[in-house]
Amino acid sequence: PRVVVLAGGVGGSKFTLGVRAALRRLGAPEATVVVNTGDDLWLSGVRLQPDVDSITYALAGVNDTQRGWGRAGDTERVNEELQAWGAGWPWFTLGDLDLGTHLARTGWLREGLTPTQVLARMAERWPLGIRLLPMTDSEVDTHVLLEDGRRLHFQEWWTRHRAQLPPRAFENPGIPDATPAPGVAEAIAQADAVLLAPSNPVVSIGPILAVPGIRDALRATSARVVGVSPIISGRVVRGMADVCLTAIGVETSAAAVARHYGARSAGGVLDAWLLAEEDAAAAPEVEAAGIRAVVAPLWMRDEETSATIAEAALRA
Ligand code: GDP
Ligand code: FO1
Ligand code: CA
Repeated sequence: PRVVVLAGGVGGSKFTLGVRAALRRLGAPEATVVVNTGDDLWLSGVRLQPDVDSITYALAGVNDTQRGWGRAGDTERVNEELQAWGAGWPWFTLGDLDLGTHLARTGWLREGLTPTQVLARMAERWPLGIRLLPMTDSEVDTHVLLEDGRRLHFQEWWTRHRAQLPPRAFENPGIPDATPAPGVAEAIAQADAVLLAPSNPVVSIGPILAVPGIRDALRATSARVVGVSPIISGRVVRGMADVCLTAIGVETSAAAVARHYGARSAGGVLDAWLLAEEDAAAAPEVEAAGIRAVVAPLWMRDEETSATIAEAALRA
């Protein structure tokens, strides 16, 4: 089957590893991952793409699984020097190996390559087994509008303030003029299945759906669109997605997130929704919204358990 996955960083990369393993079992590894670029930023003159890098590193097997970002076994010599200069952000660490990625990317962007072309070039280094596309080639970095009126880059709000400053809204300046990256709409149109990874619904999947044309492509495709809940038992498994959901008026529950995405039959993007076994009681609520509810174990402990979830999503 031709599979398209919409994904953010940590939840997105764990799920993507599972999709790759599941498709290998079927002997048909043809998948495209459309990655959130709302987390991207310029820092110390280089372009960072945190979610893109998380997925690339994870598929290549060189990611730091403990921290959830960056390269395994990285060192911080350059970072110490940047801090000594007072450059960059004192709360934001750029690892030495990771900086190699940012320098390569920034160099190629300066030479005129698009983000899509840069990502294709980076993917040549490792046999990733899956095609990665940024959601758009436009710079639409997420900003957080705070209750007190201040506006911060998403990364400052997330890493420096650990999402503890009450957000009023999330914005992606310029996104109304953005277009899907080349290949994104085509991949969705030609897919047999489209999967929404168990990623942050607000700041990972949200920006992808906000790129004009992507939501329409999801609504028009003949593929089934299946989402996997990032919420288990009313809690985010990891991270601070609950703060983001509260800010946009969505309860932190598997059913509420499904309703937020909405049924394709009612103007939304979902045909089916994978709920954790712990949330089986919420199935009728999901079905009442016109979305088929499928109960499955949703803990991604390793590649094996992620593959089982991906298989359940593909069956749905
Ligand atoms: P980020 O970009 O690094 O924040 O990662 P994503 O947006 O891709 O995913 C973050 C979300 O993944 C979190 O809000 C969690 O709810 C979800 N998540 C992480 N691990 C698991 C897991 O094992 N199972 C499920 N169902 N969701 C998970
Ligand atoms: N997260 C942190 O909590 N602290 C950091 O110093 C940090 C550095 C960093 C550098 C490159 C990169 O690609 C990601 C990095 N992250 C860091 C993770 C990242 O800021 C966020 O967790 C994600 O953007 C949210 O998905
Ligand atoms: Ca992210």
